[in-house]
Amino acid sequence: MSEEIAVIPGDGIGQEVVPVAVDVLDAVGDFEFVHADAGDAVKAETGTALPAETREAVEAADATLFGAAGETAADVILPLRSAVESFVNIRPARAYPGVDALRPETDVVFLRENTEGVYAGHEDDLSDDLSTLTRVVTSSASRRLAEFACEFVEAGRGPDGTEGFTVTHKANVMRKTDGRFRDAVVSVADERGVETDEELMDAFATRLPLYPDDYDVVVCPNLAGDVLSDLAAGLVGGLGLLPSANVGEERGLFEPVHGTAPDIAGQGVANPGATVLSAAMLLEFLGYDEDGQRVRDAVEGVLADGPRTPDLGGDATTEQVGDAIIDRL
Ligand code: GGG
Repeated sequence: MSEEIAVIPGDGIGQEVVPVAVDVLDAVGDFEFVHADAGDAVKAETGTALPAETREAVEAADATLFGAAGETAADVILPLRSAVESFVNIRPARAYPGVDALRPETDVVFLRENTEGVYAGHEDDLSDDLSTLTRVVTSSASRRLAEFACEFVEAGRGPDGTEGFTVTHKANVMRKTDGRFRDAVVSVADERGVETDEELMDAFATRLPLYPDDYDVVVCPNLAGDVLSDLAAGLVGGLGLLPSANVGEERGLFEPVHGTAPDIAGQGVANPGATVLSAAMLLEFLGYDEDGQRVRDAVEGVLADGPRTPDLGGDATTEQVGDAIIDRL
């Protein structure tokens, strides 16, 4: 292994959890780490939240590990996702054995459209009273996501027994945009012979907590994927357990779903699980499936009977949990 990994801790607890994941990657492989800055602190210092050299480091790297962005999220996360040309954000939400989850049956992977929807960046103040946002949906981006979802399911990457996917939308109200999204996704799945069912996203938000067993892989428009995966985090023990992978054709950006958590930042008690699991996804993206699985197993072992941070009812520090994960590798 000699791939280059760009490392951007960002703000808040990103500064605490990313070093743990770097230590984990260092323990299983021989990577070259390129450290770079982005976020609120670097903006205060330099006037820009995403310095050109950070973007260049991401474009040059084989993969990027990112922590969290606060007030400058729109100036950091969106350009970083586009710097790796990612078109899907994979967000697995799983209730791990030993964790006191609200819904222990939950095992669902969200595939979030990652380039458009209300995140396309077309927002305007038209007067003192009026702001607008243009929601962008193309058949091509929706079809690309659907192709990925089909390949994901066909390759057995979903939870055990996954045979198809659920597509969520609000096409009964946003007929043009979500109608286009739904039609494109369903037609790709039909062409490829992959089973789908569809659900309005509000109904899905009610049904997921009630019947988590009914869902395996869920394909969502951009904002819906963000919100619904956070909802799922509440079912499995919190945001400290949700990793994510922003995947492009050649590069990827791996980040915990959580943000900067200003309420606990600086105390050294943030749960590093989501970031370490994101590092496992990074390893798998680079083709190191066995190492990714080792990291996953180590995290699961610690969650089952190791030290826990306060979000999971324990009193361990970020560093103690990180050490316990590394001891199990
Ligand atoms: N680790 C990613 C992060 O900083 N999340 C906070 C956030 O604002 N997320 C919005 C998004 O994922 O689109």
